[in-house]
Amino acid sequence: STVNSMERTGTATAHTNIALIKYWGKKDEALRLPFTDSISLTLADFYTTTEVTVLDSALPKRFTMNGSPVQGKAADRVWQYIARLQQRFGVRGSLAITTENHVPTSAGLASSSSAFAALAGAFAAAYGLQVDMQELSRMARLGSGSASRSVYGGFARWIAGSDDATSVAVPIDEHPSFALRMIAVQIDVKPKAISSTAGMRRVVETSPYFPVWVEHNVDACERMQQAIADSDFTTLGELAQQNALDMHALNLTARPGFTYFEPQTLQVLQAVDQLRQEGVECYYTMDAGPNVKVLVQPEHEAAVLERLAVVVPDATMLSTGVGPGITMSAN
Ligand code: 2P0
Repeated sequence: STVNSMERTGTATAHTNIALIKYWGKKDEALRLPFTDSISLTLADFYTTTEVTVLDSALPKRFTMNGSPVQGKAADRVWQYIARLQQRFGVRGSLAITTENHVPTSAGLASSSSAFAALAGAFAAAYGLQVDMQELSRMARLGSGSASRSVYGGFARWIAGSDDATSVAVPIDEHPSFALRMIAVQIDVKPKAISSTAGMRRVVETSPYFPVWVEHNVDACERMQQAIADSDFTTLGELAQQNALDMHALNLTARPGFTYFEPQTLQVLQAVDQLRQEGVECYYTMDAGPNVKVLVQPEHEAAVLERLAVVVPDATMLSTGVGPGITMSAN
């Protein structure tokens, strides 16, 4: 294809994150303002690289993911997001978006956190926007809530805030001094029954327990931040595991109640608890799906993998360490 000298390309790489204290409920859906703060760990091996090229407005827009053109709902969400960013920054042009998702579907991890952080970064780089990290986090948040945290490496905290300007993530510790591993256990390949957006909307609108979740998460975030500051793996793990249970319990109390658990989910949760009782310290967390993520320190990783291979022999397991923040470039 011919290259127009006016074209500008921005590239960004962002990593997925796993929430230790979860975001589960929006008080403003359009702006993606959450009810509570959340705290996450950015992951090393699962990431998205996105390239945005600004074309002449007369040219057709293009969006490809892992080499294939994207259409339908996923593309609509991206183009609506782009229109919003263009409006905000007063910029125009047709865009060519090329995304490479290095988030194996077998990891059972959602890629929206890395995808929208990378897209926000590539957009800013393509237009040469002068944005600081908090502005970038705010831009990413508009695409997907969890993406607000993926601009930072290590541990990050998304401050709920009260409006668009104040709802941004901040770094807690981008280079943690203690080694932490996360094992992603994929136990099911069925398409997600209830999206994160729909699931959290239902609990906000119908669960009588939702106010308790909100109140409790305020305390959970403070305690998690302290555990991170103390490099206290035991407290970090206990808080993360309990917070995941709280979130999944909340789903059962929606009207109608629902769950992301599958039978094998419980087998993994029980195996993790059993391992801990045997002295192999590890903790689980779960997001909007049946897969389990196990937090462990390096010395116990092999023992966890070995046990889970027996408990859920069909599961795919991938482990990773702590990942870096977003990187951006333009040419
Ligand atoms: C989180 N999750 O804190 C929570 C915990 C899943 C469970 O953020 O609706 O894709 O696009 O803002 O960020 C996944 O939901 O939701 C998520 P939207 P998102 O990581």
